[in-house]
Amino acid sequence: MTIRALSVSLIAIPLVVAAAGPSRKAVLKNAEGKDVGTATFTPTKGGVKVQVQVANLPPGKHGIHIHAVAKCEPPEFTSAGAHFNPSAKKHGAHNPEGAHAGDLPNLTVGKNGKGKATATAKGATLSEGEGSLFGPDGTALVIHADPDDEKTDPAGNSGARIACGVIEKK
Ligand SMILES: [Cu+2]
Ligand SMILES: [Zn+2]
Repeated sequence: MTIRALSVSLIAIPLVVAAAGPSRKAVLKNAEGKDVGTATFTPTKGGVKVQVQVANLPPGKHGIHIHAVAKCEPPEFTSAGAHFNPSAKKHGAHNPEGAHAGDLPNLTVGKNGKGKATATAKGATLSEGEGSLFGPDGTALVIHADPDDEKTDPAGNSGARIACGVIEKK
């Protein structure tokens, strides 16, 4: 590669990153304060892409949502508030009046306690304005004990909150 070509590519890389927007993350902790995984949030068309990776959680399906307050106080994590819902909808992808912007498909955890999922929080944004995950109260990602039925308001009967992580602005 010539020196000229190298300098052009060095300039081009930061521009591409800026166009996609920087990612944000949340460190997920359980009721005992132990680290059980991470979530990464990246701007995408029509919303925010959420990538979750967990370990040491009970096997099975778990409801997972973005909640409306950036506060994870163990052991119950009720401090994280209700589901993130900037457009005043009801809960669940299968609810005719849904869904909350913070509603995500269930996370499946294997027998080894590990799980991985990628989904889009439609109508959410990492920028300012309606749907911003960084409004005055911020937001948190919460994992529940039970599966989300994706229709019962307000939380899909997904039971206790077993892990929580504040979505970090920086
Ligand atoms: Cu939830
Ligand atoms: Zn919901």
